[in-house]
Amino acid sequence: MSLRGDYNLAASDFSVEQDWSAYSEEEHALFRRLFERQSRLVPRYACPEWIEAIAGLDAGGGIPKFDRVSAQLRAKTGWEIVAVPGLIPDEAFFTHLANRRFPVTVWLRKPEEFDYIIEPDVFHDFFGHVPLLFDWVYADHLHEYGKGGLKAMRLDTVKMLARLYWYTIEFGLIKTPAGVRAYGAGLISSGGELAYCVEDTAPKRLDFDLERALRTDYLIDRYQSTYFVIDSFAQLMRDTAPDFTAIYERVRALPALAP
Ligand code: HBI
Ligand code: FE
Repeated sequence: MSLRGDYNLAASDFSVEQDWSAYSEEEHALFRRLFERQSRLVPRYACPEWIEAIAGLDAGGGIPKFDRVSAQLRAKTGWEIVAVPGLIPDEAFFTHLANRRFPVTVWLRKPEEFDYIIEPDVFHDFFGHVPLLFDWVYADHLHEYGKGGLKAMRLDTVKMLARLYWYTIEFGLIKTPAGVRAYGAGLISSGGELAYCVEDTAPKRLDFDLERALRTDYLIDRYQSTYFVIDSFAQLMRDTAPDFTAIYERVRALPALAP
């Protein structure tokens, strides 16, 4: 896959400097426009935990300084942001998560990518992923996911584990007293899918089921046709706490499920 970030300056753990002074005024303005567009949607469609966290991050003014947010994060849940050039190899990615470091891409999409982008950029990673790292239970789950990823590499079951990430961290829904809300970063940062995943009658919304999620393939270039709904981050933590070895053996013997 031809990645668009600059990997030449990356360290052995694929981290880079954010070089915040290198962002142009146009890039800060584009980030603000993306932030403003989503700000009209999140009150109705994002989960309460995300809404609560974004209030503490004054990210509406432009591309945030990762170091400043890392200081807030460390104080709250012991996480920090690690700046990366874009998608990084699984082992580096899992190792960062297993050390409570979340990889955030340093480059911002182009104006013509306002509505859709293939690779995660700083808006997707920061607006979509970072706020929930302030939630203790979610943050602990992601830490376990990172450790589980390193184990999955040893068991050669990363393809199955990536489906769990897809249907939770990227495109997960959560029940609230007011109805279903989005917590997945791919939803929270999406101009169109955020309303669709909560309101549209087309997609299936299944109660979260670990084995089914591990079996269900996903499409990366269109809205999801199936979403998994958790009751709470505590349920996600509880349901994914057991050792996956036996589950992987069961699931890998079964055919994958189409989305
Ligand atoms: N790298 N920067 C970055 N962000 C991701 O979300 C990411 C990655 N590398 C691998 C990866 N995700 C997935 O393949 C794993 O979750 C399985
Ligand atoms: Fe993401």
